[in-house]
Amino acid sequence: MRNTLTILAATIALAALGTGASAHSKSSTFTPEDGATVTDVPEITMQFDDPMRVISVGLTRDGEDAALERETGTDPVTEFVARPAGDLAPGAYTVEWRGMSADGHPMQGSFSFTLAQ
Ligand SMILES: [Cu+2]
Repeated sequence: MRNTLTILAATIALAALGTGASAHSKSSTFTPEDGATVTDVPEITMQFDDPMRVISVGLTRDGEDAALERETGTDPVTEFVARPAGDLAPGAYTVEWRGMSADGHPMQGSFSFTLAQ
């Protein structure tokens, strides 16, 4: 499974200058899994190896916005939970998020899954 956790490009230059000594979250696990085909999406979870303050998260279906309700607030967490608002239609979904890592680095990532009939 490819790791879609990435650090924003603008901060890479800072890290190269040696200012990014402390660690930020380097791995994440998603539910549904990236690339999975599922028949039900009761919730969307993101697990991080270091606490992440998830600032924004969005769900799209075939490029159109789909409503998502956050269960987790904006405190730093190692597990973030959100739920689809209402029933989801079958289709190709993408979750995109932005957050702030424990070391202050802005992070972003995305993952995709297919909801089958
Ligand atoms: Cu960092």
